[in-house]
Amino acid sequence: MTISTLNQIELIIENSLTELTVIDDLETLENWRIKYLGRSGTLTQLLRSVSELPLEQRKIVGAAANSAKNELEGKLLQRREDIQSNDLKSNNSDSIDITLPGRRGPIGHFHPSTLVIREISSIFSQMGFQVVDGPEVEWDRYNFEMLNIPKDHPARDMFDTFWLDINREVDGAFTTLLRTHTSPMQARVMETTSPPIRVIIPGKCYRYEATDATHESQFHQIEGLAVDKGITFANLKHTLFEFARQMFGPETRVRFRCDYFPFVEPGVDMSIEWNGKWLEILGAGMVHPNVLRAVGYDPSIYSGFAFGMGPERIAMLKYGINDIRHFLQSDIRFLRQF
Ligand code: YSA
Repeated sequence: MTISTLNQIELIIENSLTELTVIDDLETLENWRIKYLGRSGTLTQLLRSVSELPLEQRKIVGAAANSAKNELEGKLLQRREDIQSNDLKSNNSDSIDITLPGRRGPIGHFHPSTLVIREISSIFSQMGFQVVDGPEVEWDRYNFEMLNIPKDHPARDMFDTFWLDINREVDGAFTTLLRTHTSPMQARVMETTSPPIRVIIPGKCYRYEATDATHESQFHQIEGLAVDKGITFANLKHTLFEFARQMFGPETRVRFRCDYFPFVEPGVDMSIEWNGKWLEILGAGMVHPNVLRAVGYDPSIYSGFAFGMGPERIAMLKYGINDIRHFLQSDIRFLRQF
């Protein structure tokens, strides 16, 4: 019994190793493992039968069978590694070619408001305007008073304001707010700079108003300001006309109409002709003498023009967006289109 069992073990080793040398894929290798080392595998069965042998034989056969098992398991591991490393090197379609360049992960892109702000800023930069930044939390003084809108002026109703409950005056009056427009930066720039001035100021604004397809409570504006000796309304018209030509195309028609803003005199709004309709895109005018005086400029020496436009409204025209509320909803299906 012992001799024949030992022969059987040797035969299993010989046959299994002969088969193993020609195996070159993982599936056949797994079948080989099941055949010899699996639950009902030849060597496993034989190992099980060892327990039925008399003690003396059990020791010898058991040792031989265990050593055979270790040998086959070692060869199995080695073969598996060889096959896997061959797969990596080979070029066949279900394997990995490590020489191929890596795949690029998805990268983000600019929000449509940012795209339009950058385009507008670049047009004005080429005309010699500097881009300046300013605070979104603003004093009443800059947002209103220095712009010729004293307390109780009816024009304050034009700007529905988010007041901030900090730094109240002794009588309880609010002094700080979320800026309702970028115009306070006119006063800030003039207060700290001497003419000639040519700046644009892009930034966020806030208004306490109900939202609809063309109104958001948070939106952007781009303010423009030019101050020097001898600046006239003709300079304002030319600058804005040139802007419209570059932004909307060389054939674009523009229209100026009278409008009222306390910080300009005269004041206008500008519309462009778009798909057969006149669409208002900005407010503008000649800087009011009271505003020049408030920052210490002499209006008999200096004059200037200013304008303020809404980039979201311009993006709506350019890209055919029908509702301004899409801009802040973070819907990836909307954002992916730009
Ligand atoms: C006027 C004369 C100047 O010399 C300088 C600036 C101005 C503009 C002025 N400060 C102002 O805010 N005018 S405005 O209330 O008519 O807004 C200007 C633009 O901001 C609008 O044409 C519109 O494009 C945008 N806007 C205003 N409220 C908005 C808005 N965009 C989205 N949602 C809102 N709620």
